Amino acid sequence: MDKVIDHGQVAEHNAKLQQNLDADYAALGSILARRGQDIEQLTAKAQTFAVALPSWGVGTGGTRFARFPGKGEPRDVMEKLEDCAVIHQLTQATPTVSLHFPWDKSSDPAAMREFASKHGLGFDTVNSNTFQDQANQEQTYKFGSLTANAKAVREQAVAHNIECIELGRALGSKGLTVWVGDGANFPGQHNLRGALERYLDSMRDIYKALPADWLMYIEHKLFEPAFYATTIADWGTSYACANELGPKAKCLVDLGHHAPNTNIEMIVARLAQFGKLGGFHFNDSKYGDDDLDSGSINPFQLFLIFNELADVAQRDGDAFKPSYMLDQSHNVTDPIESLMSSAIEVQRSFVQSALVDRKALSAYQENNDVLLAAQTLKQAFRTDVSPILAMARARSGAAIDPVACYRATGYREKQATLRPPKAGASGSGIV
Ligand code: LRH
Ligand code: MN
Repeated sequence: MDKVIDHGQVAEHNAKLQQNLDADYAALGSILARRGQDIEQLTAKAQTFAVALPSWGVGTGGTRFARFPGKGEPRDVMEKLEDCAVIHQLTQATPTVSLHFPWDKSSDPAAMREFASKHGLGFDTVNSNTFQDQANQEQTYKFGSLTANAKAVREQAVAHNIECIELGRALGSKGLTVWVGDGANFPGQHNLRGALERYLDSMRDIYKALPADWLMYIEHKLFEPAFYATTIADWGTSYACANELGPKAKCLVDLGHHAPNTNIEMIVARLAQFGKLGGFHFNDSKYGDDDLDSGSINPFQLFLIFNELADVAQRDGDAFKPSYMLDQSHNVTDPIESLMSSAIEVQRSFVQSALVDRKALSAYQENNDVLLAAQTLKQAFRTDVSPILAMARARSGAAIDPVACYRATGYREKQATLRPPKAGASGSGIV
């Protein structure tokens, strides 16, 4: 397995931190043992965790106001994969990359696949893009794509999604995420039912092109870029469409795509109950689709989502395999540092959800012992599982403290010299 970072540097970094980690791990182990929980089992569980990286997240993101590129930005998909390889090497929690087309379209998918597998990376769900017009594109998506009034526009959008499936197949991907920004800015701009009927017609054509072992993920979003009515605005519409389309259509929950204070963990429970929970785009937000680092604003919500996933796993067993992906925009931090930290925050909620004594919780719930039921969850959330996450990394050959190790390697500075900005090349893809 090729390593972007010299493995000796990781080993040297870990050697300095191992003794303290062993002490913290032993201390946590005895606390958990008193609760009847085995820290070794939890560490083994932590090592099974995996979340996909968004290829568009390794470049510096921005807003409609501005983007302030960082040093050593990746300038093409191969450099994006190189940065993803660093994140996986130092966390061992991000073995796959979710690509976005046409941003990541490459003339040589075989080279991408070879580079990725040499670095222990695979390709997760691919994302289509009918929310931007590409150069020399026939039809504009200004007034929608899969829902557009004009048949030629819808056909172009369907063809693009089918092309994404072909590109994804060449890379070993098994899923297509379809997010469309289609909607209206003014009441009366379009017929609300007509738009959804056209959406379903288009999606049926894309669904027909799905290989037998593929899934299609419908991603809902309350608003932006449409500011009055978004065609797929909420989980209910997404669920109805996934049901209408068939068993290979599932619903994808992007945490930032809801009105503030929406009970997202309940949406997760609902979609799982009806067998349509396909996956997640993890991030965090305070107001809109802020795409901030996962767990950075509302870590309790992230924990509660994983608590619902643990409940589903207890009911449905291993058959339940939702797709975990990060979808973030890093406007003021080093994207590699943010993605490493975010993967670990999602892993933290995954491990904390395993600390919940579900037997005791059900008993308190059945006996309406509200306070102890709530405290059963809080105890798990308040438990600092950092030693488990760090030990899982150390045992998987990753860095005990990925950000400190990454900074010590000077990787970003090195890339700043190796990757002089290419004219016009936009590292991230979002803006
Ligand atoms: C839309 C979205 C979608 C991606 C895009 C980059 O807001 O969450 O998942 O295609 O961000
Ligand atoms: Mn998303």
